[in-house]
Amino acid sequence: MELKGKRVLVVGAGRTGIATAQFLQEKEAQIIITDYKSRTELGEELEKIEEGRIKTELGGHRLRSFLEAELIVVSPGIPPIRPLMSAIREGIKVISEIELAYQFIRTPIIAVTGTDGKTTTANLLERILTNSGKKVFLGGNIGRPLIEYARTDEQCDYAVAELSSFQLERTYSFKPYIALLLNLSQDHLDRYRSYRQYIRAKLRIFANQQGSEFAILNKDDPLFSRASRRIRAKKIFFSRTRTLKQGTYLEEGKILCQAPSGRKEAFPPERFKLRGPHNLENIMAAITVAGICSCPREKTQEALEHFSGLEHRLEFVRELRGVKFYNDSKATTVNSAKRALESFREPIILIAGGRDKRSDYTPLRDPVREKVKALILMGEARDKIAQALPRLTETLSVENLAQALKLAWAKSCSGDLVLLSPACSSFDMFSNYEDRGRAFKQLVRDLN
Ligand code: UMA
Repeated sequence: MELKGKRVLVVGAGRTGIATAQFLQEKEAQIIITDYKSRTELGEELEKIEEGRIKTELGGHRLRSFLEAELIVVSPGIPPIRPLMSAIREGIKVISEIELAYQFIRTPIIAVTGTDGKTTTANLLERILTNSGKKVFLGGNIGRPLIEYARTDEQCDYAVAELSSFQLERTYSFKPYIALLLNLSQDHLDRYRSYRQYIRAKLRIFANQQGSEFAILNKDDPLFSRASRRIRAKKIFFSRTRTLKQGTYLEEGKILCQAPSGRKEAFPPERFKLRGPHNLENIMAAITVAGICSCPREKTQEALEHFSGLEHRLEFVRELRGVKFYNDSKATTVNSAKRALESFREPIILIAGGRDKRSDYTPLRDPVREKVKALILMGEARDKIAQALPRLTETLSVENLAQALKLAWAKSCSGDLVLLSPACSSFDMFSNYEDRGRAFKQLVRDLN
């Protein structure tokens, strides 16, 4: 892709937009970066781009800049806003940052998507590959835009990219060497017109793959058998519930992996620190990829045994007078909150709520009835959640996280577990889920 002298509009001046503008500057494009937030709201991140060489249009979008661009690169968080749609109607090329990065990356890409578990799996993969002596770039939705790899001279053996549905939109030639789809459940219905449209975005991960690439799929997910018919890559499955001829499955308590080379290996899970059925799936998916990348069995096993999970995902914070506190702020979907509840045996005081994503909260009914001693709801979604989960347990409504924790602590007794697993995004009260998780941990540490 020739960028020198090209008029390129970058939409969004967050992490993605800034990194994209920096990349385009190195390629000597004529760049405008636009954001509907003002300079003050955007803060010091903006200082990373050189004024003068990159034109900024802040505090709103100018239709004219969209229509005069030769190429538009959108950040993941940009919905189909009006000026963008007008540009598309005029035939202007609109691509995602992932598509742009792909044009300049020569390293095999391992792309990880799915509704839940993608950050954990992408991190697991990075640890396994690194432990096997391979050099790895880890980026994407995880917080480091993929375009940053395209900017460096660093040569890695693999680029592991966690990809959200937003990032897979507006990809046209993107072709990962290995594409991994972990699971699918409803999410982001505030952005998509329907669940189907969300699924369609996710499936773009396989769109350009051919017989020399690999598609890794969860055999236990009913949606996948239908989706997999259209995939041209070599398909390899993993399953928690059935025995497979090829792929990764459970037998007599061990994880067995039959790699495409025919090599069959066993991974005893007793010493793995990650818990819960969902994490078992993440591990099986990672083992399947490790098999394709010829990672030695003992190096994979060792990396899995050392991996104790990530911040904000079922993260143990502290125990105070017999009450355990867990931070699961990353649970921004109903499904991930459900999985969190399924991971514990103790009576749970659940703190949930935040910004609703047009989610259906009724799948939480059974686990709330069975495991939740008190349900504390906060944020914009609290009334909607309360209506979806009526009379299942003691349910209380509060304004914010600080009040929620204070009440949870007052309601708890020795042997209980206080869990923040919001089932909602954080944007009504925090700048992101990390910010929410850190605030929760601080409040927990301040308890005495
Ligand atoms: N903006 C506009 N006009 C609009 C809408 C937004 O100008 O109409 C501006 C906002 O004011 C903001 C900028 O766009 O300044 C934000 O862009 P962005 O939301 O794409 O944020 P980035 O900072 O670039 O972060 C994105 C991902 N964010 C989202 O998908 C919402 C990050 O994922 C990702 O880590 C990062 O790129 C690097 O790849 C976060 C996320 O919440 C963790 N992801 C969702 C999730 O995991 O559920 C998908």
